[in-house]
Amino acid sequence: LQQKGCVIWITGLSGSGKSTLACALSQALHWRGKLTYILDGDNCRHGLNRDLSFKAEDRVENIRRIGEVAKLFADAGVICIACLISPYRKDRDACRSMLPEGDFIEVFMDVPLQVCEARDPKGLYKLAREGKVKGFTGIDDPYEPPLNCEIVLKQTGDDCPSPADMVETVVSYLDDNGFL
Ligand code: GGZ
Repeated sequence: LQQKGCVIWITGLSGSGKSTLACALSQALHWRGKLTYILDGDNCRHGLNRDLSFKAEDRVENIRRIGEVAKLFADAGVICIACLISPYRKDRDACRSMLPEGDFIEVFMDVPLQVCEARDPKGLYKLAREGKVKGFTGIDDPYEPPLNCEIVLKQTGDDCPSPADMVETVVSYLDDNGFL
């Protein structure tokens, strides 16, 4: 297998487009003959992490487990795409430190809360505003943006990138850094 594994860690608020980017990126990499695997926080909560809630200590454990599994995939030579809110900087950094330098690529979906809330694909922001969902990230639970990550995908203003543009940005990064 002529492939170097890595972890592409996509962080951001609910509704910021993490899963959409993960799927489009995975497809683009398949077209280039690369093996990928997506670890989606929301999906993992139905299996591997079904015992975990959204309280802080459970989010920490959610992030830790997905970080450990992502590392295993990267060790096996797979480009592992992890997409979960992962709101706490310390926990993302802990996942980074599990991997060799350069193999953890943090991608920040930099989307204002108002934009995510306007999208509200599952109606969860509305429920959170009504107090029917407690501890919702961005509403009454914190999100700590990365201070120094590899890729920032800003989705504001007139020159808002399309999913294809964002895929291109990440693919170029992988290309420039010897992963493709
Ligand atoms: C944040 C929540 C919550 C609360 C349910 N806070 O946009 P979605 O719906 O499809 O994805 C979100 C998902 C977040 O799971 P993660 O594993 O990514 O979170 S974390 O990394 O913080 O552990 C959202 C839904 O679950 N959801 N309740 N209270 N998001």
